[in-house]
Amino acid sequence: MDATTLTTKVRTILEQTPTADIHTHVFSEVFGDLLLWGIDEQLTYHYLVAELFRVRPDLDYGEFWAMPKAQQAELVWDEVFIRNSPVSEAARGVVTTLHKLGIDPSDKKLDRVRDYFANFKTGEYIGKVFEVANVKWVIMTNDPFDKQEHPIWNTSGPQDGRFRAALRLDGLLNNFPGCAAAMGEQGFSVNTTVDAKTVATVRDFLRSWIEKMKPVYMAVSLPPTFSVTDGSPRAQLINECILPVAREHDLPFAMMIGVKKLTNPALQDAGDSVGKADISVVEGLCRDHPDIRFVVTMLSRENQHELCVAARKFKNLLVFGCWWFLNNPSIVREMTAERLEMLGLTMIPQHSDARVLDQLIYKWSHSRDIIAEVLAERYAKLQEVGWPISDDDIRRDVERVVGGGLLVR
Ligand code: RAT
Ligand code: ZN
Repeated sequence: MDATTLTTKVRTILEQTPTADIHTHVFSEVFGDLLLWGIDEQLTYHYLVAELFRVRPDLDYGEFWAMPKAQQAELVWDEVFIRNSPVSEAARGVVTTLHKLGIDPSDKKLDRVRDYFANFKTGEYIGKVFEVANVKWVIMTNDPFDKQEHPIWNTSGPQDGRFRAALRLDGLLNNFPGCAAAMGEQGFSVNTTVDAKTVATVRDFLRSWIEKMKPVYMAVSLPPTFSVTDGSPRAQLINECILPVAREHDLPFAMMIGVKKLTNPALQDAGDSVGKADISVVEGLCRDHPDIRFVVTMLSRENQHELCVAARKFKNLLVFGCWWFLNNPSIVREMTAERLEMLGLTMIPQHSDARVLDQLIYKWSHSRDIIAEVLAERYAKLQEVGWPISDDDIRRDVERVVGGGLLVR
């Protein structure tokens, strides 16, 4: 099989294999307004808001945020898509999504695009997106401090097997003791220091949320400077509460490392940045806790090679995704090749991070293209030296990396 035929075959198999998306910000229908979908939500995605201010540096941040969402969306459409061609990855993503939904955007009229979405009911649209994206299930990001989520977890739960939970702990680990009052309101009174009472109570708080959410993992996003030995409340809480409870429940601990929050506060959600982290923190955790599974993605391109090396050293480390500023084709290609070369098929090449349901469509379409190319290159090299690759081999390998089995046992 020549290289082009091989790439087409791998791409087809990837397209036919239902994907498990292990980190998103989308929600099932019962979560109401927390589930974002439709063209205006796509256009006001914070990746695109940042790009609006690139092409309109004269625009005042406050003025933008004061606009109703529909007007913000119109502005992004006009500036990023009409007055400039939408060549950036996030902008191209909107175009891919419209295309895959069967919308012809050639007259470039936003209102015509809006008409398409106006015809859907939420439940029906969820089905459409899962089908077009060929995603079998997603993992949400569930915040135990978000009062909008509470009624769901206190009653029915997500009520849709396509949506699984992740217990997100930024509110606890990045904001202690700031979260103490909110914990008290939930019946878990802690002190403002991480003393014996706080430790016992935080453990109970975690257990109670694990019981309610039945999460696939506990997760946190972390600054590049984070440490587990600096005596900070975060370090104490990780060592004394998160890790023991992870062990107790055999729950992986997902760490998303390298975000510098609000580098530009005026940009709000779009204002976070990136920094290189110290891989020895990950190595230390994996070494000291061999019975806990760590699921890690890092935001800095400079951390990627050493993260692969760390995963070669520690079988309890699962590397995943090309996160946020890394989710650009040029970097996804480089990272996926590096990971296949260093870790074989024992990593999860991508997650979508979709904030708007519709984004599942483009994020997976763009990622599949690249994963197919890179995987096909590896197969081609094997074939050159006499190692046959059958369709069944490809199906098995693809299922291993995108099927979710590496995370969910
Ligand atoms: O990629 C994003 O949308 C970021 O804003 C973050 O949500 C990040 O993915 C995170 O989960 O913290
Ligand atoms: Zn995210």
